[in-house]
Amino acid sequence: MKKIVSFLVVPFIGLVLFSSSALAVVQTVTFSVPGMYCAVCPITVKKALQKVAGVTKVDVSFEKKEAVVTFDDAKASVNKLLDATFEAGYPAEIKRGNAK
Ligand SMILES: [Cu+2]
Repeated sequence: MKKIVSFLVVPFIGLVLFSSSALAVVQTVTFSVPGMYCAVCPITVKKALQKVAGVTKVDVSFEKKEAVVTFDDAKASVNKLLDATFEAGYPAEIKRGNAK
């Protein structure tokens, strides 16, 4: 059973890694930022994300507790964005993203 799983999963991971690093694309990713508890928090989160090189657009919603970030994936990455919000005091999680 284990062998069958790795047989299916490994090529899939390879495909994902390849498609995300082969060429620079503009990506829009939605992050869940559950730690935002007042109206000022989204401003802090937005500033932190805007400081990341390659980020072109940031929309933070306090109501939805999420941040929608558009970035050039040759310069920025999901991990860099996660680091930025974490360092600002708002650990985030990826909600959904599109890579095209
Ligand atoms: Cu706040």
